[in-house]
Amino acid sequence: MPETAIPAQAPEQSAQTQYDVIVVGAGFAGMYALHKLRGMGFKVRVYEAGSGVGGTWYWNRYPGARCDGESMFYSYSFDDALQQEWTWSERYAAQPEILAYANHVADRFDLRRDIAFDTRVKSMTFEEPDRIWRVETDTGERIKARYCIMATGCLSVPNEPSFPGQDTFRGATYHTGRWPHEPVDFTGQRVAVIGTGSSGIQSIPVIARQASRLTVFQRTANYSVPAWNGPLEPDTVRAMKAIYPELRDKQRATLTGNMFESAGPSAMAVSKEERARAFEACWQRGGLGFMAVYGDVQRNDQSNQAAAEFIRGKVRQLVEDPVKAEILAPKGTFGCKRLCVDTDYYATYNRANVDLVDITDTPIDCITPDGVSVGGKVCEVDAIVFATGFDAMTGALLRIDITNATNGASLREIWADGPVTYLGLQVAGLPNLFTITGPGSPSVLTNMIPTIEQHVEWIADCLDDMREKGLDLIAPTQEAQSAWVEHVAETADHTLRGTCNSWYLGANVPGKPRVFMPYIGGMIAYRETCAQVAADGYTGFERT
Ligand code: NA7
Repeated sequence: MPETAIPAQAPEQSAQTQYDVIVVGAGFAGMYALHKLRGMGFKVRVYEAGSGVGGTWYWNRYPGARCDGESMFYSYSFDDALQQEWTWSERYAAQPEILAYANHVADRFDLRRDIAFDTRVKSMTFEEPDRIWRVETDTGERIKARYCIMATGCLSVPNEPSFPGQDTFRGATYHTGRWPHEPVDFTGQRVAVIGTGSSGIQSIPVIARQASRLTVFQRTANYSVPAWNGPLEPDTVRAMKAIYPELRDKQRATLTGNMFESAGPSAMAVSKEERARAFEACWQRGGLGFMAVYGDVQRNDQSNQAAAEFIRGKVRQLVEDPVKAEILAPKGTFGCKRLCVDTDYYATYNRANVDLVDITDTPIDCITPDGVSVGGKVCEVDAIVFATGFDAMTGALLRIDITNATNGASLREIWADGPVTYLGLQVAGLPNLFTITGPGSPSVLTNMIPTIEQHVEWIADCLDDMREKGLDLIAPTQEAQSAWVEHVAETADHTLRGTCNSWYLGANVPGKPRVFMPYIGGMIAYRETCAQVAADGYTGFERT
């Protein structure tokens, strides 16, 4: 089948349009899915709610927004010419640079002609007799497709808290995940930041430098390690590019798609002094690698506590006011919530214009016209920044009305008690629907771009194989799905990850079922399983 250019169509003209594949979302997953499948001769159309490509990096424009994966490895590897021609300027790229990269990819591979921007998919209905998904958008477009690929992102729906009185606030409000496109200048303003996850921890030091007064409302102290971000030296980049394909192979063979250095299998197998040296060396290297400082920090309580205590010690050294330091010193299991990577976060609390309010035991009671009220005391501010996170992993999928008209199954019902999938790729009862980095896949526990590439390539191979064999319906069996769901849960139970209220568990969104959503078995095991399933003739899937 030749590659087909699809002109932009008015809704009424497109009523009968049928595609081989509809992709929802034009972030890194959707862009690669389009490029890959179009190149294989499939007729593909992408729908994107934003006005541009980039997904997460299109929406998260808050001050200080930066990737905490290293740029040289948080980028596509599928095309060597692309990785050779693009040059990252810093160890950790800032949001504008990542967005520029996404736009460069879109231009380079001429992706935009097959993307409908400013268009949100509202509903998707599968009609089994015709083996067709009927898709409806908020612009009134109605389209048909054999397959749908959900590239809707894991952190794309903001968790918008609804504090009593929120609407009465007279000043400006912002959510980090929906930051305005125009620059926001806090100079001379009194600003409140609510939330101290990655978004809060990245934005607080930047806002503190602008605002006349910054008040941070912290419900849980998070573990944060320094990024030690800085420019990438041209010689380093040249040397890495000279062996980029080799480095990418190494990256794919890691547990998480990150090139972390580990000091050994167990923190408890070495002396206290040796452990302290290893922790310090890891702190000095900076970044998420602290999660892998010893192989057992996520599984062994004592090892975990040793890592936790080391970081608490650092917080006490870095924060001059002992009262603030105690509030900021994280208390729970290290790495249970996502580890944060910062630039000057703890030192920011040494500034005279920065206050910290501990809302662990006394939560925010309301927002008044003048500010944020805690325990009846109002902190008057001109602007409030909600850094309150996302309805992660399932949020974007459940906001679309996804149903199978033939068997009456709907995603909302199937996932009522938490997400169930086979390999994080498909859901039983909803044929021909694929999720990229869906729940039940390593996704958010890994470097997202190599993970996305693996998913897209697996799906592309599967569709190609079906086309060759004259098949056009694929869904997992209930048995295969149940066994996978059980495996995902069991694997999580062997770690300390279920011991806190993290967004991995859905615990940050009131009423969300508490299920550990990503697969924690690691990227290598997961890749091997997916490859084996395909090699064995797509075991666990029914294809007709
Ligand atoms: P996170 O990590 O979910 O952090 C959200 C923060 O907001 C966290 O400190 C929450 O406290 C706090 N929060 C949420 N709701 C409230 C209410 N109602 N009151 C007070 N505080 C609240 O989101 P981020 O955007 O920072 O990061 C998401 C991911 O993006 C990150 O993990 C990286 O993968 C990149 P809590 O901890 O729940 O007590």
